[in-house]
Amino acid sequence: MAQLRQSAPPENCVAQDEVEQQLVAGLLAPHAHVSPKYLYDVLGSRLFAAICELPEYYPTRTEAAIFEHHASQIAVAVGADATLIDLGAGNCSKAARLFPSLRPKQYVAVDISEKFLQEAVSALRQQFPQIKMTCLGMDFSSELELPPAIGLRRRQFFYPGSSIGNFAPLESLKFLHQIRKAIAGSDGGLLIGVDLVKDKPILDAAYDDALGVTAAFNLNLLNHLNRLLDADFRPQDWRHRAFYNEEQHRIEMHLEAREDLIVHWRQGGIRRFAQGERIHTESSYKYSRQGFIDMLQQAGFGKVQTWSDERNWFMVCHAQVT
Ligand code: AVI
Repeated sequence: MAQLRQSAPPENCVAQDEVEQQLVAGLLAPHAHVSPKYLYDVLGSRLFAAICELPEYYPTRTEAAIFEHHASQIAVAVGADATLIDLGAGNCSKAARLFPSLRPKQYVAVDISEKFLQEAVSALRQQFPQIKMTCLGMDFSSELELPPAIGLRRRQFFYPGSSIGNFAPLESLKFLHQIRKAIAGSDGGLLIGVDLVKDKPILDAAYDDALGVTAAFNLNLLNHLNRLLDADFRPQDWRHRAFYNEEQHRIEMHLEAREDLIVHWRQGGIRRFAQGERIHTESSYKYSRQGFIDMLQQAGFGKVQTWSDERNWFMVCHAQVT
């Protein structure tokens, strides 16, 4: 799965045909689904930024507080003079807040849109002239091959925001394995934010807020599909559904048809939806502390250190590769 922090529309960099094929296959599946990466067109990215400000959406501010309260211990774990590789860097603000304590030698911002990154990084270069900065436009979720120019020394990957939760557990393991391989031999590590299992009402509210911002974020996917497929989805015909599935340890986000309807797209594509039928648009997995440590170790990481908030709602992990 591609970018799970703010990014530009994926149609910029993935072959149009491939995008169409994936989307159509998902829409025609018996349980229709669309990859969550399509939530992030320009408006979707702005709506996600608004979600991060909502009182119900605790992950962003809880993670920021953990980074602030444990800054010196985290800095010791990461070590100075590292190459900080920010996966899904977006506007680079999360990494930039850590620069004063982590003091990296090099910063590599990775995201789908290189143009978007260039703008963010050029502002940072003036603020932190001592850090060498590079932008890499790539879909890191499918491949994590870094160019040799990045160097192999002290690679510290940074993957905050609990974006790992948007991968299914097996995909997460594969992704962590790729990161471990990309670090190998460089005496580096991974600094990652992980959302923890908690009571269902708290999770339900975080993904179905009173203002309806998450609903707008989910429904906006239909506008994006209309542009990508030349389709005729009408957002007003659909309802946002988001709830914590306690058996699967995940939030499920769906769009539910308000009535029987037919959707068309280019070249005669058509799908009937019965009233109440859903399109699965996102899963957000929640982990236990030990469950996530076990997964890091399965992926080949060695020493793991964790920091959490008072309520144990969120965790920041540093996992080492030696
Ligand atoms: C980007 N990602 C970690 C968010 C999450 O919490 O799974 C996306 C999100 N979806 C709805 N609200 C936020």
